[in-house]
Amino acid sequence: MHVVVQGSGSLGSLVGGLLAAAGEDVTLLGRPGDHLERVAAEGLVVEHPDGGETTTRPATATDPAAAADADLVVVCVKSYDTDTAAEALAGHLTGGAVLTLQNGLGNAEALAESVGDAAVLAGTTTHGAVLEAPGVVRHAGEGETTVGRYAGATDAFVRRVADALSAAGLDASVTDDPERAVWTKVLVNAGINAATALARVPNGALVGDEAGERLLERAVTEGVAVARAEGVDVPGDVVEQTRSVARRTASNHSSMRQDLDRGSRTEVEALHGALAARAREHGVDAPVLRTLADLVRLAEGNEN
Ligand code: KPL
Repeated sequence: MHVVVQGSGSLGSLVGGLLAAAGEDVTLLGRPGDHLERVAAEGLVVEHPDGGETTTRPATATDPAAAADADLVVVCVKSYDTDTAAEALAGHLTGGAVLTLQNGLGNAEALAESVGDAAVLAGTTTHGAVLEAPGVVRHAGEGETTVGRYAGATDAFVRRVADALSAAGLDASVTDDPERAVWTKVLVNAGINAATALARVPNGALVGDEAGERLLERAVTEGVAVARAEGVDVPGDVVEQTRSVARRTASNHSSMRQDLDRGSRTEVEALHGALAARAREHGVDAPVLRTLADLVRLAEGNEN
């Protein structure tokens, strides 16, 4: 399968590197800079959780025209760049499908609005990834991946995509309710990302520490109430699922912590911000989500 991974940050590089190592024909599409240059010159190194490493040589591109003959575009750009990424793809796709593995609410919807006839798949992943240096990504915690049809794909194609991701080590399953999967992942991120980013702790600090446990549980529980008010039947054990992700990615720095640490914009608006806004619409009490959102906005110097 010819796979274009759009977004060459930590998650995009991990997905691209693992798919390339599993024999897929991968192009990493990203912004020009040291990382893509190093990948083009010396290959992409993936450091595995067991201490081993793999070097592959995916093609690299900075022009979205590279997506023209893709069977699958895996969108891994930050949620605040989804509209731009979708517009960049529109006009180049000649068929094939687009899969979002991004954090946050609204990504599949934004892609479906722009990509015309291409099929759209909505997915989630709880694998941890860190860009260690230009050309080097660390697989910083095993997780699970879900893939489901959002618009237009056949069951056989969704299954083929999940199989390719599983063969690459991303442990993917097919879901017939991608909305539920995306909301569940948003609640996991609501429980982990802001607290770890603000307290500057690894994900594992939220389990086995009283304050960490309390923050995780309150943020997720408020998010569950918001999901239910939206009519999304998230699993009853999502607090426990969030603890399990924090345990499995214990040494990882959440993506929000990585963003704040390097002074970059975070995905707070697609996570805690989106949940707090929907809580307000539904009259659901969500003081912890609202406070976490405001603290992250303050920390990133962006008081919306
Ligand atoms: O999705 C993640 C993130 O950091 O954004 C988790 C699964 C929490 C891994 O750190």
